Amino acid sequence: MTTPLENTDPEIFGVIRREVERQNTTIQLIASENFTSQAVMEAQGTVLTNKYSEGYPGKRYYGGNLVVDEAENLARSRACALFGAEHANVQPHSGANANAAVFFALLEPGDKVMGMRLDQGGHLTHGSPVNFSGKNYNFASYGVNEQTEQLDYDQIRDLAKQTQPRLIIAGATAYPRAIDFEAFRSIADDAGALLMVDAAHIAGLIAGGAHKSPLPMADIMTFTTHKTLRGPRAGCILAKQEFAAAIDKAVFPGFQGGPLMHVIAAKAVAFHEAAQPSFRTYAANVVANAAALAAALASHGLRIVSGGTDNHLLLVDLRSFQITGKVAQEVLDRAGITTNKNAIPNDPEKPFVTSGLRLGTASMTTAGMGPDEMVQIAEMIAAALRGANDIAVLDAVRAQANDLCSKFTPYPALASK
Ligand code: DSN
Repeated sequence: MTTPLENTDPEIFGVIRREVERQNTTIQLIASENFTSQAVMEAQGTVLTNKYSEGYPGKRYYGGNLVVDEAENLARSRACALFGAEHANVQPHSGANANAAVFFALLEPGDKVMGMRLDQGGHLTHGSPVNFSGKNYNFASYGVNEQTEQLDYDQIRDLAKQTQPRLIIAGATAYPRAIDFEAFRSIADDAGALLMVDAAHIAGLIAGGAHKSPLPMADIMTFTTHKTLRGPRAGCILAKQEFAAAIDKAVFPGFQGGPLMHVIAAKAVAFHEAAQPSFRTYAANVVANAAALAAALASHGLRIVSGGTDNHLLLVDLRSFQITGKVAQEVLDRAGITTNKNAIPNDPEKPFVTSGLRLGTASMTTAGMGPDEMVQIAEMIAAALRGANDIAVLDAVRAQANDLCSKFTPYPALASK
């Protein structure tokens, strides 16, 4: 029997079917991705997409919102309960939007802010000169210590003393170590700054108890709901009550128009799932798998930046294999292993080439893999990188990847018959 989509638009139907196939049959190691549940996708693919709901529950600019108000209230209260927060705004469409709204709420253009350098593990919205953040605010950037490749809290404290920022951002997209939020709080207090934690990558680990929570140290915590948290693709802001009104006003009407009620309902489902005991096991397994993958790759002669990992991701320095991040990503794609090239600290290569790969274990842990499979994946990665110019080697690794994924398939119910 054909579906409405297949009848209406066979081209897009075909794209979706091939993407299901790709996710089901190849190994996904992008540290910012996950396999969300069918329950989350079911909530997202509903008539809630039809509703305009500018405003907040109980105070909307259109009629007919009594039903969807319940979804937003559930999402807000579940987010607060999950993270122990005083206030949640669940309307940001993305992590970048969440960060922009926080800046809009707390800062004036030109204000001084501190954030982590993008090329050392930070994020575009943490002050990159090509981003609205770097263009509108006066950022001072910190990085990692050259020797340890880890955050050096004394250096960050010194920079904060010199800069006297209005806001300090803690958080990263390519930092494999636990972040000391207490140290950041004390640095912010010394400098008279507010502290915002961008927990996009580690939100699921925090919810599952596998990474220390930034609350109550942070004044504000932003995160995305689709990475380790495993929800729909979106953002969220948690705030101390004193900032609640300013944050809400900055999100709407300051920065966004109508909220995406279908996505907000899906966020509520994801928060509910992350509150279950099984999610604690999941978060612990993600971290154990990252440690196993790092150790196994190191045993093949690949250097792991900072010497290891405490979270869901690792950065691999490829220089001992004499291959760039760009070529490694292409070779691994060909071999059925999806990764992304990533700058390593003080990378001699350009950002579009890089000397590193960033690998994360959130997706394959969702698919049910454990440390034994991480050892196999490390062997496959090492073999593919060594045989980068040998199609037979890459085909053999791809066959191994397909075989492994046939035992750990994220969406068996969606596989085409
Ligand atoms: N693109 C995300 C990541 O990969 O970490 C950050 O926005």
